[in-house]
Amino acid sequence: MSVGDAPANLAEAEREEFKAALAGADAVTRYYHFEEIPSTSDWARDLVRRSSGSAKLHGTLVISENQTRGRGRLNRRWESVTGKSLLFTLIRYNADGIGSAMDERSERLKNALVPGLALCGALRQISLEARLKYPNDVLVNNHKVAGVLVEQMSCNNSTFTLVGIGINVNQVQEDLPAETRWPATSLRIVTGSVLNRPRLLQEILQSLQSCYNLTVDDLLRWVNRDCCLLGKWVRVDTTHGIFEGIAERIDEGGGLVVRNPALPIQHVHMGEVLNVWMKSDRSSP
Ligand code: BT5
Repeated sequence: MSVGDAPANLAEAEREEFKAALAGADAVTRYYHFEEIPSTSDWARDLVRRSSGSAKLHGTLVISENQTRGRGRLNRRWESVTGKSLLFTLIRYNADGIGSAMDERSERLKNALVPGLALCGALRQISLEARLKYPNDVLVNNHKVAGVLVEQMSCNNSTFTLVGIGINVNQVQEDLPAETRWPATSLRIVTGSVLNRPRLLQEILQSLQSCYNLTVDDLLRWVNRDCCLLGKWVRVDTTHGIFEGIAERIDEGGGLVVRNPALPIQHVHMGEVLNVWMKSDRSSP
């Protein structure tokens, strides 16, 4: 598939709409649109290697109508059916060492927090009350509608961030995996109507661009606003084990601050929230 083509089996109108959405997006410098590949993130990684780590790849988007080996975090699977999801990876070149330590910190924070925040913003544009489940799951009605896989890679002294995003758009319940770590849903299920995927993609790419332009202070303020965990009792799985406490805020380093009166305060950077209780008290779920 050459740059700028869309899969031949897409309906003519949808194919044109995808082309227009991708060609007009500020966040995208070039794109590859596939019918089916194992994983857009794996394909993006290979592209970086094949291009010997060229900075020109910044803004390249790899999108596929289906994936045969879609990945979540920790090599979990991300399931999809052809033509019903949005599945893409955006390549970002990290200009390490060029700016100040402050710039690098802000890049790290943006890489970690922008995708989920941008998805929430895009879904709000279509009147959905989307919330962020730290770090990057997007929930509607407390069901997971989208997942984000942010990966770093180096090639020839250049570093890149691969932002992989999977959104359940037009699946009906039977199209979704039956057993998931968090209950799954699609935008079609929550809205009751089939959505225009190219238009949604356009909305998401615009939202990504705006969020990457945010200052760190605004980014943190917005993430704290959109995170559905804050003030609730959570159980968190971290590299240091599982523990519970009240999720207080997202800190200046992008970590989730969890307080349990019986423990030192925790700043969770690598972890996953396993359970959330509605109140700040574990005994009243
Ligand atoms: C994620 O991982 O949620 C990140 C998913 C990122 C997928 C995109 S698609 C484009 C790009 N290319 C890739 O290969 N990946 C990225 P995690 O938080 O680890 O969640 C994975 C878990 O979500 C699985 O173990 C299942 O329990 C559940 N799951 C799998 N498919 C799902 C789906 N379609 N909807 C909701 N939950 C799902």
